Amino acid sequence: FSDSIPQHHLDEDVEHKLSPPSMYQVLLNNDDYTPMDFVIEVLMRFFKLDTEAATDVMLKVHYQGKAVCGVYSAEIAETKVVQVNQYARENQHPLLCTMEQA
Ligand code: TYC
Repeated sequence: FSDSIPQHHLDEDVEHKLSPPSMYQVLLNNDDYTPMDFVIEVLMRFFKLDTEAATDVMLKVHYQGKAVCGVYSAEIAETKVVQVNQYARENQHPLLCTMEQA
């Protein structure tokens, strides 16, 4: 039975028993061109924020240069970064999403 489960999946079940996974902040960075409404939509769509929380984070980015949108394990953080940057480019906005170890 276990010979049908890839080894890296078996590893996932034990790899954080001794040490918890490293966590990563996912950030949005300010720019002069991306519409505020688009940033709010991104925060609601990809980070599951409600309208009020999304507006607060968007304004923090706008006035302070960047802000944390969420904190995730490496694999989930990497996926958020790729999805947000891809969605921004599809909509022809320069919005930049990055990650930093928390
Ligand atoms: N500075 C942008 C504007 O004035 C708004 C903006 C906010 C852009 C957050 C990017 O991550 C961002 N339209």
